[in-house]
This record gives sequence, C-alpha cells and structure tokens, in this order.
Amino acid sequence: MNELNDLVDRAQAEFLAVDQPAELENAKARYLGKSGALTALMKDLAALTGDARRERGAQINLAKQAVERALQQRRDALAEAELQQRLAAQAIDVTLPGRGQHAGGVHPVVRSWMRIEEIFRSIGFEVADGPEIEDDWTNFTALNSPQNHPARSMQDTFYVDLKDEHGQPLLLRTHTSPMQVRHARAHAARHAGAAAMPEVRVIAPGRTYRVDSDATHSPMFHQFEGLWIGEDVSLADLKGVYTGFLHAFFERDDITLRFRPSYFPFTEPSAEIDMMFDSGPLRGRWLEISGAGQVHPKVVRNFGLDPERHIGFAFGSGIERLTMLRYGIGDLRQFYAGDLRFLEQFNAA
Ligand code: 2U9
Repeated sequence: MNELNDLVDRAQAEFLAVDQPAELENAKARYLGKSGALTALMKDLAALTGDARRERGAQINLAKQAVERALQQRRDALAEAELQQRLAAQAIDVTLPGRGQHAGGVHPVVRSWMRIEEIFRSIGFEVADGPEIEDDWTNFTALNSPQNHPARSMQDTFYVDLKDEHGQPLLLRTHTSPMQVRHARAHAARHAGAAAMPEVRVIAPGRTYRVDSDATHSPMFHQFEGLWIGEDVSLADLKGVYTGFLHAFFERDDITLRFRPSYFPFTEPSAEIDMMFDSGPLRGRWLEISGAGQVHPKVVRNFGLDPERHIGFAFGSGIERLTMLRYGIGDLRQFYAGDLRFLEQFNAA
C-alpha cells in the first residue's frame, strides 16, 4: 500500500516539476505508458490468484486513477498558464489615449514658395516648371558655362548614371535656371517669325542640388529665379520688381536695397542684391538676399533670340533664406529635420 502511495506521490511531484506540455507527456509515459511503473504492476497481477489478485488489482486501479487525476490537473494548469501568457503578450491597454487623426500642414518653405508664386502672378509673371534631372547643356552650357569652364566648379552637383544624346551624364539641376531656358526657348519658338514677340516674364521655383552641407547650406535647397526679357527691359525694372517683391513678401515697406557688383557666367553685368530692414531686431544689418544681372547676350542667343533686339534681367534667390528671414529661423537644417515641434509652429490651428 505504502509503495503505491509513494508511487502516486512521485508521479505527482514529477508532474508538478515540469512546465512544458511535452515534458509532462514524457513524465506520464514513465507511469502510465507501455513500460510505465503502473503498467508493470498490472502485469505482475498475473502471478496472483483469487482474493489477493482482486484486492491488489483494486489498489493498483485506485493508484492509477490518482495518477491520472494529477496528470489531468497539471495539463489543465499548463494550458491555462500558456493562455494567460498569450493574452498578456497581446494585451491592448484600453486606458491609453488614442493616437487621433492629425491634419497635415504646409511646410514653411512651401508656404513661402506659394506666396512667391502668388506675388509674381499678380504682376503678370508666368510660373515655369521642369525636370529636376537635367542634361548638361540646359543646366550649364546654355547658361554660358561650357565644359571645363571654371564657373562650373562653383556648382558641383550629383550625377546620374545615365547619359544624354551627346554622351554627357545627366545631373541633378544646380539651379532653377534650366526651367527658364526651356521656357524661354519654347516661347521664342512659338513666336518665331512674328513681327513682335510677347515679353518673356517668368519665375521658376523649385528644388535644386549642390554638393554642400552645413548650417547655411543643404545638398538640396529651394530657389526661385525670375526672368524678364523684352525689347526695352532694364536693370531699373529689375530694381522696381525686386523691391516690390520684398515689400510684398515681408509685408512691410521699411526695407532698403543695395546692388553690389558681382560675377555670374549667365549675367553681365551682375550684382548681389542686399536688403536691410529699417526697424525690428535685424534693423541696420545688410543681408544678402539675391543675385541678379542683365542676361548675358550668349544666353539670349541660346533662347533662339537676337541679343541685339532682346534684352532683360534675371535674378535668383534661395527660398530657405527668405523663409529664415521672414520667421527668424537660425539654422537651415531645421527645415529638413522633420521635427513636428518646429513644423507645427507654421500651421497653427
Ligand atoms: C537665365 C538667365 C539668367 C539667375 C540668377 C543668380 C544671379 C544668383 C543665387 C542666389 C542665391 C542662387 O539660391 S542661390 O544660391 N542666384 O545669384 N541667379 S542671376 O540668372 C539667370 C537665370 C536664368 C535663363
């Protein structure tokens, strides 16, 4: 009897010691399997007869039932533990606040871009568009920077592993000027042979690329350029247009401009435009805001126009720079960091 009680105790202890269902089934086999301890005791009954056999058989059966109960209890406990574990892993904390749905906003650079288009459309300029991947001729040569011209090194860029029809690699445009070249050429071709050509009056805003990266330069930045070509367009017109633009963009009239001589391959003469706020925190400081000049005769010829007859000006400004001045932003890299705390300031509800 004691020996059977011990066996039941041992089985129970072994069942409790395992924590994996497969191990539990191995433990079961040691007692109830074909060569298990209880099965062996049953076989031993063959050696007994009569009442002794009946009595022993009943005792073994009781022990077997006890082992089976212990086994079933352990199976249930392990299944329950596994279920709890699975539920905990999949738990959803219904007390957490929802993520909600946020409306997207307009990036401050794009906000300036939209304002610039609106201001120039209001004074009769068209808005050109064009590819960010350009060919060498349209980005450089048409703008009077032929192959091996030193001016090209001022605008190092990223090259694409594809070639144009002249075997030159395609590149990411270094300025928005190629859009103006395409626009002006199409305009000149459309009016070729006509007694008088309507003026080219266009701005070209967009992304541009240079091999440059620090607090004031980014490998990708936004520019907008303006071009006005006619028969009697002068640098005085440039001054009027650009002054009017700055007043509209900054929504104030107390701005002074100055033109400093400079050099660009595509304009001659060329100038840097500086501006100064006459009041406020930046009062009295000259700020570089744009480059400009009279369009070089070779560039006019590349439009398919006669530079003896057609003349005009061009300018180019960085949209990030204008945006930084408008909002008082100190570091260009904030535009591209994707930090919502910064961006949301420009989209107040
Ligand atoms: C054509 C002919 C001439 C556009 C010009 C500049 C001067 C200039 C820079 C200012 C800051 C670019 O963003 S920036 O780095 N641009 O200084 N751009 S004149 O001249 C043109 C454009 C198109 C057909």
